[in-house]
Amino acid sequence: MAMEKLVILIPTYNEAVSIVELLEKLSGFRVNSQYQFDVVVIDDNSPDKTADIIDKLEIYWVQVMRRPGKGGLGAAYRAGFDKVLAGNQYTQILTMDADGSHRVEDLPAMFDAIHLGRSMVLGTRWMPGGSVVNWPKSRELLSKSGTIYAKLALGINLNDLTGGFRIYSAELLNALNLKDMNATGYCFQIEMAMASHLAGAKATQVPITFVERINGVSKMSKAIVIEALTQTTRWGLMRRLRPNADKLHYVK
Ligand SMILES: Nc1nc2c(ncn2[C@@H]2O[C@H](COP(=O)(O)OP(=O)(O)OP(=O)(O)O)[C@@H](O)[C@H]2O)c(=O)[nH]1
Ligand SMILES: [Mg+2]
Repeated sequence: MAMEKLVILIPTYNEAVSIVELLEKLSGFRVNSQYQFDVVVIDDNSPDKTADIIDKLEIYWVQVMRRPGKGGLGAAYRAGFDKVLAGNQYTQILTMDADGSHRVEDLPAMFDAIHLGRSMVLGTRWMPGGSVVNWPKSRELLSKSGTIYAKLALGINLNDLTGGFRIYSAELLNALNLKDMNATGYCFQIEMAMASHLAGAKATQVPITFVERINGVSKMSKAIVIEALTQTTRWGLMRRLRPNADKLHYVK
């Protein structure tokens, strides 16, 4: 861990209240911690002025990347990846939600799971030690069945393929054709896990506690669920019909 240079990417759309709380927590964590990191917030011109509010805080290790309008989670992350990879100063890229669902308390275990080379750490709700707090049973069922379906369809033995609390090594991201990915909603997370798997990444699962958001509004929609379902089915069929085509598509 000592030699790693870490950046945390946080996508935001109307997260003014939540992001300030999260940055305060990250700030507290940074003090006297062996773990140091920068933060890049990727904001899609949130009408609630999320970007301006963060800029006003003037935290030297926090930068805001401003995008012109709401383009979905996948596009925001891909733009963030491009930016931090182009700068070439980070060895590890952590992704987390702004809404408090991904806990700062889980960061040390995630950092400790980092490996050299093409590697990925997956914060995982559905494994011993992992959990979800304050979710209605229906939402839990949707997430669990979604991840089981993706696991079976894609043949990838990971327990939380839709989760967004992850660490990718720069080496891994540099090996992927990020430009050829187009998933928008949380199926972006499935696509990234699949591409990383095809790139031969070493994947380590770390149990996390996922807490339902307290402030702000969810961006989850029926369209996002349908995108995940249809894309996963398509990818699963493609992998069976043309096993090498995906690898060529996703891995440089
Ligand atoms: N930049 C950007 N960020 C987004 C976009 N859509 C969602 N996000 C952010 O992505 C993270 C996850 O979105 P959420 O709305 O929490 O979606 P979710 O976690 O699947 O759903 P909930 O469990 O209901 O919160 C949050 O930090 C959002 O602000 C988008 O179009 N652009
Ligand atoms: Mg959320």
